[in-house]
Amino acid sequence: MISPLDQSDALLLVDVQNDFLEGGSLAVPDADAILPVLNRYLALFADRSLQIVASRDWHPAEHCSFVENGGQWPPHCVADTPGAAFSQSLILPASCYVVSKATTAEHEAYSGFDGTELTSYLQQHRVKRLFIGGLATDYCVLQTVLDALKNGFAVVLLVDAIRAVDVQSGDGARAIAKMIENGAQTAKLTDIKP
Ligand code: VGL
Ligand code: ZN
Repeated sequence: MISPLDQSDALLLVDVQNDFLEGGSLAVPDADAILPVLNRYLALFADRSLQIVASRDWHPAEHCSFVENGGQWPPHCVADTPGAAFSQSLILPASCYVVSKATTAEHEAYSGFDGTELTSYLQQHRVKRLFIGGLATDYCVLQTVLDALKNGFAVVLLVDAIRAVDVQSGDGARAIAKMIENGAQTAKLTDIKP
């Protein structure tokens, strides 16, 4: 049971950036399918003037996570390039608070809380519960949700608005199980009370 939305709720979109979408350098399978769903969540939160936060992977060209620098991933989300931009299809309000992460060459950060001001921003705005969707389930969504729980926020994982990389088949499903084990609730659009 998801209690009705109130002023202590915020929506957190994780890395809904072109490089993770269709045609991007690190495209997550079926990722574009979450865009219309995220827009429905955005409208629910914007209509109530609730906080909306969007994290973004914001790497320097020499980032340690890139294959050419000894990392695991093709170059992606290089700061200020089109691949790092939020999807044009996403209807983000002007008031959206943007969190950039993994912005230095030597440090990888999957979590939106890692090396950012996100916790203090949310505390200042009296946020207690985070509704989280975005990309990718088995990396940045997973680590963001686990950190949110560690930092004392309640988490509702938006299971109809996430997609996994699935480097190994089942990674996404295992990530969801781990988030639930650690205390996340799950919800779909139809579970959110108007
Ligand atoms: C991500 C791989 C590399 C993510 C970011 O946003 O899940 N995945 N960098
Ligand atoms: Zn990255």
